[in-house]
Amino acid sequence: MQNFKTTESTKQLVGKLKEGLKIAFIGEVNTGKSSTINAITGEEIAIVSIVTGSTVTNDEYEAPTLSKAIRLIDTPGLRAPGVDAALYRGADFIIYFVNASAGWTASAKTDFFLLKEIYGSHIAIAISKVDTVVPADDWLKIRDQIKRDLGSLSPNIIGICSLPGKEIGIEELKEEISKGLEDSQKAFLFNLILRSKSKDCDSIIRETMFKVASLAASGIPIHEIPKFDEEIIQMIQKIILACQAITNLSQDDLEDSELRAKNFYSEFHQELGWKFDFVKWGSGVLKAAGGLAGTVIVPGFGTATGYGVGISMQVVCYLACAYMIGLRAKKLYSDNSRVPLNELESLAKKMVKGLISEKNVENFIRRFTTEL
Ligand SMILES: Nc1nc2c(ncn2[C@@H]2O[C@H](COP(=O)(O)OP(=O)(O)OP(=O)(O)O)[C@@H](O)[C@H]2O)c(=O)[nH]1
Ligand SMILES: [Mg+2]
Repeated sequence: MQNFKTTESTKQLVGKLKEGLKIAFIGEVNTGKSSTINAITGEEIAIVSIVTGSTVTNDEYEAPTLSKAIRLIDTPGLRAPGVDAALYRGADFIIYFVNASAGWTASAKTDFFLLKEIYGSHIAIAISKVDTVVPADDWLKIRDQIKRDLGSLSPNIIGICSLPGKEIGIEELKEEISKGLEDSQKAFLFNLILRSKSKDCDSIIRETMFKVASLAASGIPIHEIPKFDEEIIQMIQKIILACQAITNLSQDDLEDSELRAKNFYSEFHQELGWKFDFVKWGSGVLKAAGGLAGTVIVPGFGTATGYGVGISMQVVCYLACAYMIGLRAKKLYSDNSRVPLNELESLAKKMVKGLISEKNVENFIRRFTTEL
């Protein structure tokens, strides 16, 4: 689903895989959500009542008839009187209930779109109480109406009756849930892999940006930078490989990474030449990067680059920003008499040559930034 990709931590994801995925039953009041949980589990566990608003809290049930890895969440009917039934947001997959006797109403549609924003494609629609429409297959008209109305956004739609002994479509619904579960699990695993790879990618990018920033701060004139060509190219190469590792590109899609690194590097050079006039603009970037601390704690962007789009320009741009941050830092130091510029320069030089660790420089910078 859309939102967990960016908001859930790895720990939460692993926890989810262990505790099971949540399938929530959501829809207007009295649409048969609780009855359907009973029909699926084969037990009278959820409270069913003719009185509207019988479910008042989000109740969680095991579903051994489906899988040990599933929890069914019964939610209060939307707009139930006296119940503050906000749209339930904690599920991995939802079954959205539309009452066959009410049809595809404007409010059902509004709720669907709100849910769609939260759950993306992790939704199936159950047209419930199909036994109440006459003739019996008239519920198909509702299904077709929804399909027409939603077009390509339409999820799978299943007609069901959940009355004990008169069940219709419950097996089909179970299959839909299992499929949803499978997809969600795949999405979780993909996320886990992506996240750990992004972490590696982040650290490589961070290291490179750090070195580039150090290069700028070291006071080495731009025309002497080619001295470090090889090193920079290697670092860029690492970035490319890291980016490729998280984009799942096939071997055919990969260009020779060294060639690409060289291209990046020359683009980087051009970018720098052009950006030199924009050092003032760079101070805006500095702010975004966390001020002076940006010299060393350059924000990683692994996840952002993880999708393979426009990596080249992003890398160039970030390296150029890192460079400007370095220049800016140097200027700040030189403007402040209490800070020994030569110390910073030699430190930065050592950093570029890989003689000292990032941590040491970080400490050094921190010492002076607190003084500044
Ligand atoms: N005819 C028919 N009645 C049903 C069906 N499913 C549930 N009902 C009846 O509809 C009423 C409401 O069912 P519930 O399962 O409590 O509905 P709910 O969506 O959980 O309701 P709230 O918790 O109040 O939002 C009960 O009287 C059920 O017996 C069905 O498939 N067909
Ligand atoms: Mg209920």
